[in-house]
Amino acid sequence: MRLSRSFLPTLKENPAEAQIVSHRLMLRAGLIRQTASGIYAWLPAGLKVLRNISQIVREEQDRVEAQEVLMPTLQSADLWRRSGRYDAYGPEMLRIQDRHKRELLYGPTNEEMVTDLFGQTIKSYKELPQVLYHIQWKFRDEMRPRFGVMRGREFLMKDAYSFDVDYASAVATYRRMMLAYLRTFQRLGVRAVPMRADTGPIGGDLSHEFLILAPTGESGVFYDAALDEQDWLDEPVDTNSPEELEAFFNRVTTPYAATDEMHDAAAWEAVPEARRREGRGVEVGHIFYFGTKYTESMGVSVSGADGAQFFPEMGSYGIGVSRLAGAIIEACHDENGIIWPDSVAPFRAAILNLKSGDELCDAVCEQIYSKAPEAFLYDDRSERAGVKFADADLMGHPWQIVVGPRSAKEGRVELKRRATGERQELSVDEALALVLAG
Ligand code: 5CA
Repeated sequence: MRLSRSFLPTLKENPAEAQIVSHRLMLRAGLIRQTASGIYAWLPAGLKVLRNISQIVREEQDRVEAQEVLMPTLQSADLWRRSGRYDAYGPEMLRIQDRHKRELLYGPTNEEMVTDLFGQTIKSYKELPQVLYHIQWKFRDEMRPRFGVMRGREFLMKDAYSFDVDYASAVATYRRMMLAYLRTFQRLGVRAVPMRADTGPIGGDLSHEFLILAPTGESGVFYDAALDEQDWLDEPVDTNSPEELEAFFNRVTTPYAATDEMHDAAAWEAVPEARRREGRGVEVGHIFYFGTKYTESMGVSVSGADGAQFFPEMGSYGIGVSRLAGAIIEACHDENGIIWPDSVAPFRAAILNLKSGDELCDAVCEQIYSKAPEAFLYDDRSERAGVKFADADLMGHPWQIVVGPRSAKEGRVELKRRATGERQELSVDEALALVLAG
């Protein structure tokens, strides 16, 4: 993308309405704009981030054989009456009437709809397990939307739903999903620690939240540093083996980890002092096992091996995709701006033309840009070098390729790594190889 022609409105000043760093930086870097309270438009660079996050989430869901669908945002109130949640859900639910005075709602979550969809389709135990997911907008009429996309009213969620033949199989599915989550967050360049959680309005008796450490997080967190040391991408777990899944689950859940709501001071004292990590966290994912709560209340059964009907065991698994854009910034920034992890950055590099209009500088920049126009944000504006450097730091591209008249003459550029500030002078080809690698 060429910056001179892009819809990328950066701001020099901190917007007064933004209380936390990610909200400030998302507005300043031109990623989002508010259109109504708790509702945001995603601008081109922000949308790229949202898509990059979604794609990693999708790949890790597919890897554990969850199947992607796309359910609508609008749902019929009758579906929710079947589970009894229409009245129970309260004022967070946005209720809508169509021209025929039929009651609809903008989905805050999809347990009812997916259970109905499952019931229309799956008739026998032989077709289990089934795991369906989608990445879709939700609406919750939060009392106090705040912190930008971190607590919005409309937000993008990945929600998955599982149907199993019995408890043992449902728990294996839950554990498989836990592994998928740890891999997902690691690929997104952040550490999210799973913690035992309350189930709230979703219901059920087994639940974990995944929290990213950030000073502005809404929950207090306490955990054993042993949880920071694992590499989940290389974790050799055979996800078809319930025994291996159990061993993995025990490894993850044995070290102490709890939010303030579930904190147990005595157990905390037992963690060696050097390993105690205490701070605040942002919830980026939440998984639930709730057995037959929805299949039973909605009358969705399938036939078993003995020919008798039974209610499949369910779980649901959410990731806050739009919240993650903010949460990643909370975890990855400095005083100059965002420091995107490579995997989510909207552009791999900015090309900073220090002398736009100079024949040689323009030619070198165009040559680099033409190699991968989608990967670069080419700063071709006739701005001062200082403005270009500041904007590139603010926007947080992993690399900056600096093209100035002196080095351009020798066919060389300066390459800066945003995360470390490290600079090196390289040939154009060497710089391209580094920036476009991986
Ligand atoms: N049905 C279940 C799992 S699919 C469910 O709705 N779980 S949840 O309520 O915990 O939401 C899942 C994730 O969505 C949360 O972990 C959080 O990351 C994100 N989320 C929830 N509310 C908001 C909100 N108001 N703004 C942004 N993200 C949110």
